[in-house]
Amino acid sequence: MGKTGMIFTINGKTFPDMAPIRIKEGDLVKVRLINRSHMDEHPMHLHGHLFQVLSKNGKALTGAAVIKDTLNIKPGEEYVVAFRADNRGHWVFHCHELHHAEAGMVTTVLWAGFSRK
Ligand SMILES: [Cu+2]
Repeated sequence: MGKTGMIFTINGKTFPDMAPIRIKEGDLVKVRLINRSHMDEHPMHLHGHLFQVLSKNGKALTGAAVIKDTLNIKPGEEYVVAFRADNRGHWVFHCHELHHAEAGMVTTVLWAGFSRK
């Protein structure tokens, strides 16, 4: 609970107060996603890139690469995903449960030197 009702956080912060993920062209970006909720699932959705799921609960995935733009994370689960910075722009990475996103569960992926102008 926050001061104004239920909040959903990433790294303990609600949008726009958290640090963005800063990337530059060609970076291989690894992100660790841990759901610390006791009851809520969080389908995390990245805009602008597809990511590969590298591990689940500390165990490397085997077999064909699992490539996604959304990954549903159940309470207590931990995933490591990675994507190649190959699509210039500023992007959002957010929970696709939209009442969670509305309550703060959104972060940004900012491309070095990118401007909309
Ligand atoms: Cu969520």
